[in-house]
Amino acid sequence: MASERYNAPVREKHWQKVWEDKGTFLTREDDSRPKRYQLEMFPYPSGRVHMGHVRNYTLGDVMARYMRAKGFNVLHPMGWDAFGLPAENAAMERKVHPAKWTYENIATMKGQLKQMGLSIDWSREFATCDPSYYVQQQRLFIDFFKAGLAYRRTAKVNWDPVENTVLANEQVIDGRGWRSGAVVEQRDLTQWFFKITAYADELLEALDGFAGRWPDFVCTSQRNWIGRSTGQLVTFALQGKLPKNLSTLEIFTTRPDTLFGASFMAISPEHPLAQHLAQHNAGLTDFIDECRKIGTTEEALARAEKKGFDTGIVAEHPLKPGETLPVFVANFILMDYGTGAIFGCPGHDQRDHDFARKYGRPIVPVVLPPGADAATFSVEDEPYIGDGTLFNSQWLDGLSVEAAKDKVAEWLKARGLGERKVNYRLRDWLISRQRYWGCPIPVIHCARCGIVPVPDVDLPVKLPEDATFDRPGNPLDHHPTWKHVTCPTCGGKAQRETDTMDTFVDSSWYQFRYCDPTAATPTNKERIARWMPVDQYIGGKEHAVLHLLYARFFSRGMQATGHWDSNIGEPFTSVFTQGIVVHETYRAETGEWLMPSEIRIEGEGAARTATHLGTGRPVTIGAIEKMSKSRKNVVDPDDIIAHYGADTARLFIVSDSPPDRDIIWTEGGVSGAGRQVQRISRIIDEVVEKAPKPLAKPADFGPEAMELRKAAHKALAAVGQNIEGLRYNVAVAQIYEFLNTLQSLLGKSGQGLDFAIREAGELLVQMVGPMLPHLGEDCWAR
Ligand code: ANZ
Ligand code: ZN
Repeated sequence: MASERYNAPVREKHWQKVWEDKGTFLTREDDSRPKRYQLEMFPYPSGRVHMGHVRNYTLGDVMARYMRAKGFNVLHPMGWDAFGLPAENAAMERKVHPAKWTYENIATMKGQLKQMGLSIDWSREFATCDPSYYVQQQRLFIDFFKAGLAYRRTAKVNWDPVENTVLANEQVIDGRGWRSGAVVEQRDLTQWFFKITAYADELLEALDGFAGRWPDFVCTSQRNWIGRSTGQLVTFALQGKLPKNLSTLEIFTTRPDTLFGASFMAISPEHPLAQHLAQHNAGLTDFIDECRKIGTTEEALARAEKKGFDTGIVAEHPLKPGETLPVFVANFILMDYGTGAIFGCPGHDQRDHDFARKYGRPIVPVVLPPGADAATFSVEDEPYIGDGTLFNSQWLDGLSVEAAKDKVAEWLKARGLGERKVNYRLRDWLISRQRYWGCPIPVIHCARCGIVPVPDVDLPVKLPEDATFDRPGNPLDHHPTWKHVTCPTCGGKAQRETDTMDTFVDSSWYQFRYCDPTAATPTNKERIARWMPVDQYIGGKEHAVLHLLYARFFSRGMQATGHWDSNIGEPFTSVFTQGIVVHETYRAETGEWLMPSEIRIEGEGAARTATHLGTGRPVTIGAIEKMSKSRKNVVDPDDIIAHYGADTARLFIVSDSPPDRDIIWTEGGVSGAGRQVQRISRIIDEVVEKAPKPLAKPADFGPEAMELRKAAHKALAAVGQNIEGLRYNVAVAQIYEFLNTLQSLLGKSGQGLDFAIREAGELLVQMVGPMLPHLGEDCWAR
């Protein structure tokens, strides 16, 4: 019997229906098998599923199916990270309500994900914009607030004077609002924060235990983000006409050993001393205004040219009686790091070196590199950052850097001029957004009672449906009635908070909610005790810091407020970050980008040429880049699935590259995967023909049967290990190798060979099942 071509698109629909009808992937709570919680980062419902999603969810699905096959009770849920700015932009541009836009996108994308054959328990689905989800987030917020983990204070924000709104740092481009183009101002506004700094040390120290379970680069990025540094406070006496509270200047340094090399002082434009001096100094006022335009981010400050303004005030060098240092206001000093003031040592710091060059300050080295000659060593051209021995430093001469730090610390402490100090780069998490499409912060402001949390019976604080989006600013703020309420405590007139929460809050605890998405409290403690932590979390590299750090903070906050009884504390046992999907780019003669589907490729290697299908004109083949709408180098997952079926897309994704590396999407690669799908189907047909029924195990096996059995069992073990290690591409290579052996023996005969063929066929189906689930079912049925 000649085997028929496997009609993937048709068979895949069939099996998806069977799974749906049988509820195959519903996770039961009364299942005594060991648990396994497999999670992929949930998508933002932007409109359509892209290849990045396809890759992410395929990688997770292979693991979920494998673990199920290994006898685990698997939780593999999916939901929607559904709040955020694009929905509001759509509302402004297309006059469609954010909720309508979002839920329509969800419906489309859910359909697309279903076509991929993902083994998801859809009964647990939710969107973060569902009031049933965000009401629980409001409860968490109130508990955090009561525990002091959420608080309000004034903070510098980027203010767009044309749109009358606060902008996120990412929305400020070269000092201008991304939409209005207006020069952004720094304003002090009252904002909500989460007190993530309370856990700075804990979040840092726990990273040491992550080795081998989290990617190294994620741990390193988080360490740098938390940025713990041990340093020294030093108090300098100032000379000049100054009020008493400003007569000294406290600085933070990590290099007190270099104090004898100090050549100037620098303070932030926001420093109280700078602010005081500016009152009577128009030049300084202008300089400070100039600095504000650079923005608030560290990156912006790092990029900007180093500039300073000499205040005329001088500081006394604490270690060199009689010597003074000029005090500058400088644009590269951040107010919210250390004390907002430094001493500059141009011999051993790059920024200080640049600054000293520009403003003619002396550059004196005080640390001598090992083996260098003190008589000739110079730092005129570049500072020396490394370790060495102190010189030019009086009573520190000859000491190592570490010993000098200790000695200076002792000396300063004895005279009451400064303490050792640990400093963090980590700042509290600013969660206020002056936006409509987010979770409302559930508090009320009363002139008499202050900040009053919304009483539990009044939750959720729902978004008003009749908001308007036709003017800039916060739609909640200019809604005619929504914010006007009575105070729950005194009954007087009061106002609702109109800020909503950063959408990173929504994604900080969703992994708990899947355990019981309908619980009347944020978490069902019995359920989360069963399921949490997530065993394997898979997602994009771009979330290495913020999302993964916020989630780690949030689960600690949830423990502190009694929402999670845990002695583990961490929400994710292992994390895996996948590479991106890249594709060639194509350009027409006119310079416009073309989609891969708009062109035809001919030839191979250096002789490859491309033509525009529409015009027949030549097309330039460009660089391989991340798939993006702007470059048009995108392939629609729907097209691939309609043509080849989901299994082919899945196979290409897992076989082509290691999951953590970038994958180059090519038509050739996909059609190659399509041929493998057909080949596996054909081989199984032949196995079934040879051994249609299970056979009794023979007492002896001939050499062919032995060879096949060994190959099958070897492949089985190796494939399992490589799936568990997320080395899917290696697992696929082993399957292919085994396929060759099986194919070569199918036409032969020998003692016990039919039994061995039947066994090999069954094992083959089980091996491919996690990756090619539809084909797996189909072959199993045969
Ligand atoms: C003197 C000095 C000499 C420094 C030297 C470095 C090298 P980390 O490791 O990141 O903590 N600094 C302190 N506060 C600052 C602020 N608000 N804005 C900008 N820079 C600030 O870095 C600490 C170092 O960064 C401090 O040590 C200080 O410069 C600078 F050879 O003090 B150092
Ligand atoms: Zn009141």
